[in-house]
Amino acid sequence: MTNPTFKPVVYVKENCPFCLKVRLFLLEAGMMEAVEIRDFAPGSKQEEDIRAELSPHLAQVSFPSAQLEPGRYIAESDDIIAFLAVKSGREPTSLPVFENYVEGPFKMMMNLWKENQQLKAAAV
Ligand SMILES: N[C@@H](CCC(=O)N[C@@H](CS)C(=O)NCC(=O)O)C(=O)O
Repeated sequence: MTNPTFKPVVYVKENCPFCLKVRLFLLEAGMMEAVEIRDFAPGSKQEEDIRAELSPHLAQVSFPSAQLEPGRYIAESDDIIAFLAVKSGREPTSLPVFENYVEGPFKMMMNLWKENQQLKAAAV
């Protein structure tokens, strides 16, 4: 059964490109008040607490993660955005700042990361 008073909790790591994608969606879709954001700096006590909370619920802890409903945790930025998009009634591709980030700097970063992995593998 769903709990109408429960706000989804979004767990984000500072300066993480996947987390920024979720943050941009929340901001541009006007969803900041509809969720609780728990963010942390790498190496902080908050990180330790958040990892301890998430690890019993996720096969592999990664960020962003979210608790969509009480006890229902997920950890994939696109799945989190898809859930929030339904809740907000906003189509992510209709949000220009979000879309510019995903298709621009985010895509470029992912491509550079893949290229770097291939170059490293070829250099061994
Ligand atoms: N496919 C995942 C990738 C997320 C990801 O790799 N996040 C990094 C942070 S930028 C992470 O969680 N690394 C492992 C860790 O911090 O434990 C998504 O889109 O959510």
